Amino acid sequence: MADKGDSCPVMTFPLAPKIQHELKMKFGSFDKGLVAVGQGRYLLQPHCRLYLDKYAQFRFRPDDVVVMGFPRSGTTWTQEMVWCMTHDLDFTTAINTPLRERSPFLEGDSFSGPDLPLPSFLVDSFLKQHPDEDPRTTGVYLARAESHPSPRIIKTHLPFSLLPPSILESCKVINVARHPGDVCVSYYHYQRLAKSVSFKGDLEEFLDLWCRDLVMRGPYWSHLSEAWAKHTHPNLLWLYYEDMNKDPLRELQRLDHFLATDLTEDEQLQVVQHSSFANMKARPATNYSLIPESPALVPGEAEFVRKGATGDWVNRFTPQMKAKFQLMMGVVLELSGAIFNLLSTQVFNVLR
Ligand code: PPS
Repeated sequence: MADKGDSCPVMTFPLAPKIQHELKMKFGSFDKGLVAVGQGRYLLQPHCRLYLDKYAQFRFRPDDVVVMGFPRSGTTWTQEMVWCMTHDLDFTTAINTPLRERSPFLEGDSFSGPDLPLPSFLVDSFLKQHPDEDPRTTGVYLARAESHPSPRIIKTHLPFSLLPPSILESCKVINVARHPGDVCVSYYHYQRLAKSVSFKGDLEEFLDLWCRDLVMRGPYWSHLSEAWAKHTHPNLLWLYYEDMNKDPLRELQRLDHFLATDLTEDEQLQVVQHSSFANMKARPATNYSLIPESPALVPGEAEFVRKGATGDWVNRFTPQMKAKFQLMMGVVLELSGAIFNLLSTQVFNVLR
């Protein structure tokens, strides 16, 4: 039966007790399980109910740029490029200030574990502005996103159906898509790394959950298809991680055109250089090492900016895993019809 939560107009649905039990066993930080949210039945942690209505009613400004995509599709990379392009190529600030402080993460409150400490830079500024409110209940990430100075570069992994229906009429949106095989491998590593998740299994177990649509924020295809349904909207720019990896200057030029930032070719090259994989991996402002408490990271796991490879999933899956993945993805592709036929000719043709 659906559950409306506390004054939340977005419907949430409980998972079957057997599934809930399985998730609690496999994820060290899901002791309260997960809930399915909205028509797309996206899986989130139950405390998301505190914030879902606020996401759906978030007031975007005309000069906002929203960077969205399924987790691990290249959103951080895109944020860094867009932030520099819209902030007068202020590389000094970009190098010295963590990206999370420069570019708000809309639904960070839902993602950070309910029992883990909130980032102090967010709590401190929240309490200055809202001394009588509870940071957890109001949402420190949300408050930060609301009060952040323009132009805001807002990151979200929420699908369109959980955002305001008028978002594309309010501001510019960039959606980054990536091959599901690489997303799955990257997400597996990240779900082991983030303490708010603490996945305890191996890649094969993770793939099994992925194929059963039991990974947090999944299903991948629903998320992607919601965005694809809007890809011709003039305020939506569609980027592929694979294209960015292959020819970053060309993709940056598409961004430049979309954002009307009017950079010279020399300036474009500076942004490409600044946001290269090696530089973002090495720099504390983008590799998360400056914010150890958010998300709290499990020592010994792969780094946040990890490998940056395209097509590497084929090297990580055994033949059995690959067959299972392709079968599942193939079925979804067939069921989803023309949308994914188009997508598959772009970058996903390896699934065919
Ligand atoms: S997150 O955590 O959901 O916000 O992840 P997201 O930023 O969307 O995606 C993370 C993957 O992007 C890779 N990455 C990059 N690749 C190329 N160039 C640059 N500059 C770059 N920055 C981040 C990151 O390493 C993750 O992919 P994997 O495959 O795990 O390396």
